Amino acid sequence: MVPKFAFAAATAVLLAFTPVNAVWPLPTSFTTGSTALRLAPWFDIHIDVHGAPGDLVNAVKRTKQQLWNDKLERLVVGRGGVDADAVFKAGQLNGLTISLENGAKVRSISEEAVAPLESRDESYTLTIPGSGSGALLKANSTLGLFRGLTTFSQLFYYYKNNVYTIEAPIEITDKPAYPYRGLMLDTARNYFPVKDLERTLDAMSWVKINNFHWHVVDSQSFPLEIPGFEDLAEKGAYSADSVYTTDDVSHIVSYAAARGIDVIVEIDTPGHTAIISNAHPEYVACAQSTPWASFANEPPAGQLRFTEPAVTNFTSDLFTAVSKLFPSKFVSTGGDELNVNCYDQDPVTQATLNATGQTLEQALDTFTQATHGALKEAGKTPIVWEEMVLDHNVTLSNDTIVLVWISSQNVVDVAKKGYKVVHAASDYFYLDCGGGGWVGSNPAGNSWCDPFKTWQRSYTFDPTANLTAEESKLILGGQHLLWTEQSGPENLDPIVWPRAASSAELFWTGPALTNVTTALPRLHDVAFRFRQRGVQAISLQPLWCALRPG
Ligand code: CP6
Repeated sequence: MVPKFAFAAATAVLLAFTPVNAVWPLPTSFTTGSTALRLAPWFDIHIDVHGAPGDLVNAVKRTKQQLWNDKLERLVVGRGGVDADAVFKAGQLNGLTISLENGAKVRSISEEAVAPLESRDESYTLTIPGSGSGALLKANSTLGLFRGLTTFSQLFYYYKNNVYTIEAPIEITDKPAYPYRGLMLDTARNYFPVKDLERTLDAMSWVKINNFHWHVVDSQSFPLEIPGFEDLAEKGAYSADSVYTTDDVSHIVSYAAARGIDVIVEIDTPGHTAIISNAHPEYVACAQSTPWASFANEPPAGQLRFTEPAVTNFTSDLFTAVSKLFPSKFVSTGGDELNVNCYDQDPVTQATLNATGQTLEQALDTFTQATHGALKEAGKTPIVWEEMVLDHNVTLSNDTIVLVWISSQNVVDVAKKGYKVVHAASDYFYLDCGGGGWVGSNPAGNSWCDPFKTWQRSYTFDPTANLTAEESKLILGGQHLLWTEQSGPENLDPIVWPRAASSAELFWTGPALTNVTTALPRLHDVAFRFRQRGVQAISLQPLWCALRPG
């Protein structure tokens, strides 16, 4: 038991060392000085890259706008507050030069963002001198330069027309601990206009999240236009306006990629597909069965009849078509919450199983191999929810990525089977756990994954708990997730931010360097900077705490 005074002393020491900037995620190596430095009025970012790609040029433009427009004021002396004298007397920084290390091939950020995970190089070094001469940002890739620009913009504060830091000289060497840092958004329970997705992608890029896991369709609505499968959205979207057209998709994909984000689409199969019955009633089992609660975890019930060759072909062709819309190497085929009872009482499924002599599990295996085969053909690596591995023991290629959601403890079993893992567990990373929200839901309105999980809960998660060193290598990273039974554009920003930033730092900086006490004032500033940039991040503590020195 640690005596109380020792704890208080330790806390005081930690706060004294709290950086006076709020770079988030914290760079892996970061040294600062105590010299004030402000941007010269003629400050510019010089791109020393031969044939600089357009998305890099645009990223530089946005960085300059952020530097001048954030207008984020440091709150108080002692917690890095305004020292007006230092600001006004500060030396001036003339410019930032960005360049690629020794002859690295020039590719666009967008190309690099959608490369296979292991080959995305996000590392960079940033040097800001104590005065005058220029700052330098170097990387092996334009993606690394983009990450460095993001960091650079977070080092500066505003005071009476000055944009300054009081921590020069600054030396940063940075790279992510984990290659996968994501955010999942469900756009099927409620629809989100493209501008909300754009804003979310911007915010993701500010904390270096590099994958947008887009749970675009589900049983309630099908808002995705797919060439050759237009009837799914025509008959399954909430309205003709609530559809992501192929133009919208290519816009979202390129908007994301220009910000270092890969868009990974999920077409959840064979469960969570009731809506497909609007266009193809014969492909869907138990869509009309009652009560729905016997056949699904939420209404409406309805799952693909995966025993049927016509359904297998339809689904394979659907994945082939979807693959063409998204440049990502990854596509999620879902596979969560399959309701076996639905198939047990479905006459069509039962007749086929009787005729072929297959079990339901064997048929699921056949179906999955066919649909994943179509993905392979299209050059994609499949992603599945954990049940495919832990409940159904489906044959999967060993490069398949498994999303663990039911319990973080299940990671051990998935890793023991040798699959790569993305942490997505409800006990740490679900942003929404309100439960209920549909007709007939439990009157108390709660669910087993209540209560609301704070940023501290995900921030202190141990990604390699109970894993051997060998198994730990299978952990690709993790993500926060927003299911939207009870969310929409109205509460998107507040329910996601700044909490989703906590996993962004955990998986970028690595658990060894994270510390809740020193993180709090920095995360507080993340929320403030997000608000300055138009993202309605919620408060983490009374403003009084931010105004309090040390
Ligand atoms: N929708 C889909 C959901 C959930 C899942 N898949 C879910 C399950 C339990 C909780 C929250 C969300 N709403 N398609 C599970 C991956 Cl508590």
